[in-house]
Amino acid sequence: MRIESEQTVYLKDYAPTPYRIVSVELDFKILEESTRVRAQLTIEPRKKTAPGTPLVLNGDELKLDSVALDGAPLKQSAYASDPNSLTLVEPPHRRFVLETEVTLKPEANTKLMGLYRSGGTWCTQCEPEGFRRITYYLDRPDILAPFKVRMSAPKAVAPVLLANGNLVDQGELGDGTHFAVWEDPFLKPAYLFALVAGDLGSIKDSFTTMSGREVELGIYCAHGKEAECTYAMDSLKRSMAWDERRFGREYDLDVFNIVAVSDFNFGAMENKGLNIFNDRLVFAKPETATDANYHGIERVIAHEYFHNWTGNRITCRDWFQLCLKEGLTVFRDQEFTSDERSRPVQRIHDVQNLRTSQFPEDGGPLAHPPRPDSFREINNFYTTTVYEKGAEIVRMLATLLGEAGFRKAMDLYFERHDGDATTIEAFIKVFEDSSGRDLSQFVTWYLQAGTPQIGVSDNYDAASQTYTLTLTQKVDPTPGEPTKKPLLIPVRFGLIGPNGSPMGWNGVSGGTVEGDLILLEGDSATLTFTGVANKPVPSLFRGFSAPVKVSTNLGQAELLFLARHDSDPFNRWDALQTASIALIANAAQGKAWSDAEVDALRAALVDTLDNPDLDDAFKAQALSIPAETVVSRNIGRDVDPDAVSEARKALIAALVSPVSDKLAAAYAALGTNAPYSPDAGQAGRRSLRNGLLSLLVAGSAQGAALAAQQFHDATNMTDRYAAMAISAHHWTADAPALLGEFRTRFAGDPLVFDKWLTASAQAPDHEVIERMRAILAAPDFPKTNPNRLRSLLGSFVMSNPTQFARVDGAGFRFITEAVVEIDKVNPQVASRILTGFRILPILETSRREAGLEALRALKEQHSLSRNVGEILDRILAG
Ligand code: B3K
Ligand code: ZN
Repeated sequence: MRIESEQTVYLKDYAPTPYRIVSVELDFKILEESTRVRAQLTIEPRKKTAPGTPLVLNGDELKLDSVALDGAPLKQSAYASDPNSLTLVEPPHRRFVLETEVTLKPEANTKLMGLYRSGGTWCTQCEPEGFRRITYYLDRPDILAPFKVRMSAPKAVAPVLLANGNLVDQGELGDGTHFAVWEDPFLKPAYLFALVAGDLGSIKDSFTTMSGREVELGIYCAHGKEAECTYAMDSLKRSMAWDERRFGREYDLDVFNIVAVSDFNFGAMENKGLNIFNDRLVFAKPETATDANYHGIERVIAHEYFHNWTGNRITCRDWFQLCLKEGLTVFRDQEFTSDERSRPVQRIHDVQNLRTSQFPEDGGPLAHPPRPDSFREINNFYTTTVYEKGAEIVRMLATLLGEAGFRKAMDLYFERHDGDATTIEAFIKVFEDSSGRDLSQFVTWYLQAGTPQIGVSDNYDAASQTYTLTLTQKVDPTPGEPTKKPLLIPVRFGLIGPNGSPMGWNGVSGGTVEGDLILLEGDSATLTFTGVANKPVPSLFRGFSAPVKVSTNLGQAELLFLARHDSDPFNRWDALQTASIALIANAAQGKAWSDAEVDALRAALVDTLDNPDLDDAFKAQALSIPAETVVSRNIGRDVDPDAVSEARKALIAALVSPVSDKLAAAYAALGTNAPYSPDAGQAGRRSLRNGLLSLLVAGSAQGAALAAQQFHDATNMTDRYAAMAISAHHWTADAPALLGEFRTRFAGDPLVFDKWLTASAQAPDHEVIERMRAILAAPDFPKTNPNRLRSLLGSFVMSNPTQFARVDGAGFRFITEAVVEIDKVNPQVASRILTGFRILPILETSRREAGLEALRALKEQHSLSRNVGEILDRILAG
């Protein structure tokens, strides 16, 4: 096998560049067949740079047409160039202007990094290292400069010309082409550069900032899609207002534009003043978008907007610091959604996501610290650990400091670091300085991989009215980290008395307790509470106060007691999940449940459904039975996915059958004729109704027919898609017909096609792989579009555990074969799909061996990108 350059980059090698870029002027001449880029970089040596130090600029697949220094062409001996670099052997020891010209072929750029074309529109993606595919540059985030961009293009194909900052000039050039000049006064790293040229429709709006400045807002999209951008615009305005209210952050340019494109490697990109979005996170109308799509649009619009302060105004010194901007910005978008919708429901949603994607990453061969210290391919580190665990770490800071303390620290962060490219250490220092706390142990959360496992034991002594609670922590070794340090773990808690109300105490010793927080600092702590009148049930990690796994000491009765009485909604939900997981996991390992256990769980679920004080969205989450992948993770080793799937199905059937009429009645009662609105109330109602449908399909004879009926009667995509996906997931007799009808009904809508691909890939029957092969082989399947590939293959690896991990290895081989093909076109998409193999270590031997065999064949037989090579090696080594 040949793997593209295997060089590893280390954080410890960080050093500033010997030269800095003072300012940037770019001139893009866009023509149908190619784009010529002329760059004028004003450069100067740093104070400490010795005369004669070479200047090395990054490139990637570039071809230099010309190079000049201060207006005069450079002699051949003065520089060296190849597609990956341009070196000035001995630049002047003073400020100078370097001028280069390159010619790009955006049409042929299938990696979708740098300048490429999507649906005829020229657009860019530069984070993390795409700018070097546009021009030779010091392409790293600690190089900050003001940019002025001139662009010209044929007006007929590109009437819209956009770049970062403010429009300062535009006009006609007389030959059918026109030009625009954009200037961004804010210093920025090259990864935030963006340019768009195309024939696009738009919607416009405006926002008045808290200091009274008027900002013009625009969302650009394919013609005909304008009406589908209104929810995104509404989300943007709410995000702008929220960031002023919650963080005192005001927008800083006169315009803020968003462009929706259909070929995009991930969700969206926060380029200064010109966000570029995957169109699936912009377009929404009730007939084609689900409630989950609306929720996703709101979240990602907010996320990218919030980056303007956490990411753009304050950026990362190097890519090891990625979670400085990503973890913090995810925390901010989670808070936004919590304020806009329901806080407990959002918290449950975020924790579910953490448990289904981050915990598996952190407990497997791809585990890495939120602030890694080495990488081969930085694109492989845009992970759920950097994003979601990064957000959990910020959330713990907020928990430790309290709301006012956190806001004070964030104010100091903005004040102290505005305009900087900075580090995690500097971020933590701000929190220390602002609160007076010593956070030297806390910082380990950023530096160490792995999910802490918490052990709990307790004892109540009635005679002395004393309650003792012992908490332990342990992190298993992860790749490259054989030993672990104890973390500072904030445990939000309460004690609940026998009648369900909070239980007080009059003294506590043996550990650090601040209000309702226990701070677990060492490997273990034993807290002794005195004056406890009755034996309490402990409610620990309320609101999921730390990203840990808890091995609870509570039996089913106590869990179901918490599910009914805990004042913390998150822990009510979690108690039900824990109780279900225990039954399924035991059964999958041969330990059958008792009727009494199932009866008790059912009673708790029915009580939840009947409780008038709980909202529908919460009930939907409380009634959802944990996914197979979550149960498998809990089992942790020697997992047989078929056994887990069977046990889960059997549990649902046992829970549902005695109450199926009641559930069906509740399902019917939740139906409504109200016109669709994506608001949280209506969406919650639909999610409860569809949750009941899922239980009925899995566990009753009438379910399949109800799903088919709902599919046909649905007046919105949420209900129609749920009916189809549930049918496909249980592979009901109607499922093939429903999939067929869905495909025909929405033929021609690519984003709805993605839904069909996802539902198709999740069917657990034995023919699913053959059907997917046929889908991929169809001549009109868009093989270069990331959304289509991820919808089919990403859904299969991540959420079809029985077929992906088939004992005959067919699922694994199907994916490795697809990865080889995709890697030739788009390495980022290929390596992301390959990460699904991180499941191997927890599987039973024959499946694990089949998976490893597929990976070894991939390694031996093919020429692979650095992206795929790195993931492959890490999984094989783990
Ligand atoms: N910052 C971008 C992600 C870039 C991913 C590059 N592989 C979007 C975001 O996190 O907001
Ligand atoms: Zn982000």
